Amino acid sequence: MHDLLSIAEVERLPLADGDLLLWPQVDLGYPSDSLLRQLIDDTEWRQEQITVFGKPYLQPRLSAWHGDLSYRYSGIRLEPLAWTPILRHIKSRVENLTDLKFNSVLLNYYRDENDGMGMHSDDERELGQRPAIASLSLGEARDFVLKHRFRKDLGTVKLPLSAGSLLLMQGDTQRYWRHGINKLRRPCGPRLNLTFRRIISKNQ
Ligand SMILES: O=C(O)CCC(=O)C(=O)O
Ligand SMILES: [Mn+2]
Repeated sequence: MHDLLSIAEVERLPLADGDLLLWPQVDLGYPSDSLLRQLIDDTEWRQEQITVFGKPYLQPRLSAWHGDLSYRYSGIRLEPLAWTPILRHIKSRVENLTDLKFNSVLLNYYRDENDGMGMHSDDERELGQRPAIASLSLGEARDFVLKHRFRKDLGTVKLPLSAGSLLLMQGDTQRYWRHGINKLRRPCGPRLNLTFRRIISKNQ
């Protein structure tokens, strides 16, 4: 593996019991606002109904799952859509930057301030023990909120993820931390987040 940290455009963020690398601004080969528009317009968005403690509810965002294998979480099973040329292009850029390989991507579309994502860890069995997840943001900046699962003394970490930023979560991050995107009280334009993942077992 090449020495990522010798490349000035990435920084390791201090986080106890976890490992976060942030590229504040990556070059995707297209302006990030045209990628945002193209992905919003061309994606087969769905609003998934999930089950939490036995109760069904609609997720407050739209999503799409592309890749080679299906994926299950919170009681739903996502059958993958095929890779599109633009997603393949972004995937290979992200793979070059991180020096990792991914076989799927979850796209999340936060239409406005009323959309968000509850606190969770990406700790499904299919992702393996210490998953590396690369998260690319486009559109409006939103705070990525992290809370330690056991150590309340560590307090809440907030990372504003702006258009063109790439966050790599790896090591013990999913084991010890939850993360999410809060809804906002002030008006806010659309944001897209693409999380590239590597599914390592089918677990059907
Ligand atoms: O929108 C984000 O930045 C987070 C997305 C996320 O945590 C997920 O897809 O699991
Ligand atoms: Mn997540």
